[in-house]
Amino acid sequence: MGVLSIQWYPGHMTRARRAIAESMAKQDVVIEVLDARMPRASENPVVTELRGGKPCVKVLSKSDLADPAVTRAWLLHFEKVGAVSRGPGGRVLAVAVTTARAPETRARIAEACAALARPTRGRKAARAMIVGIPNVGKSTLVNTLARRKVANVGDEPAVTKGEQVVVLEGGMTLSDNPGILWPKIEDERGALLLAFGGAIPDAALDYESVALFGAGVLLERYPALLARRYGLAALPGDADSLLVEIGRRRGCLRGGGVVDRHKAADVLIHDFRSGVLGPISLERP
Ligand SMILES: Nc1nc2c(ncn2[C@@H]2O[C@H](COP(=O)(O)OP(=O)(O)OP(=O)(O)O)[C@@H](O)[C@H]2O)c(=O)[nH]1
Ligand SMILES: [Mg+2]
Repeated sequence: MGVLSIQWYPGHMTRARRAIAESMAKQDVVIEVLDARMPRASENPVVTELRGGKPCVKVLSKSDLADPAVTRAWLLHFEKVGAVSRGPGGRVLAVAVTTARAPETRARIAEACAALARPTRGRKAARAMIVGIPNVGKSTLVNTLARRKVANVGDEPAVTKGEQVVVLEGGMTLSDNPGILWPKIEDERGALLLAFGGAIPDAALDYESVALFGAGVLLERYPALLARRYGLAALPGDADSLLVEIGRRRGCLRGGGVVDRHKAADVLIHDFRSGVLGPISLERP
């Protein structure tokens, strides 16, 4: 077992996986929501397996939090994947969206769905299913597409516990689903990315390890953003020193002036998730 063992596979997720598998046959298109800051780590192998050869719109959500140049590179990457894949797993279109630009989000998704999904079985409009990892913005997207609040949203994993279906203005049927993970996340880096991004509840893993991992990646890729946010003239050489320095700057101290590492971890994790550090992408194609 690595530093990160995830003890979180709640019952509703097992049920959700079964429900998604069952209603997959009725769908004309699958809308898979990915985290624009980590499109690879947030791509769920269970979704890939369940969707088989169904056309798929890969939605890079929270693109307001991601590095725009890297997001453009990801869109090109998915364009190539979509162009080369035929047969099972084929027909993929990727779009980047953010809740900050709702009309644009609606237009992009409508366009992608129209290009991919032909309504079947004599229906006038297509059926789509929204799937993805927890807390990635699926329900927010449903509300944006529906132009009203139909689904509960919240900044924590597992807000949605069951399927919810809504019919959009143009007649398209859309189902929101609980976020699902996969029982064995073998790639430790991927698991740490998911945790850092907020797809796994903070209580289900070693919080400090997650922050140290994030600190390491940020030191390597976005040192200037760290320096600016925490007022660091010289950047610490490693993740551990960075965490201690953040704790010191933010007054995360215990008796005797010792840095409270858990609190410092909290500061860094929340600063990353909320986007106050600046636009950041943790994975490149
Ligand atoms: N910055 C930013 N935040 C977003 C965006 N979309 C969603 N969020 C936030 O992400 C958090 C999770 O949103 P939800 O829509 O509840 O996510 P979900 O995928 O339905 O989550 P589960 O139902 O728990 O699987 C909320 O705090 C949203 O406000 C976006 O485009 N940009
Ligand atoms: Mg939800």
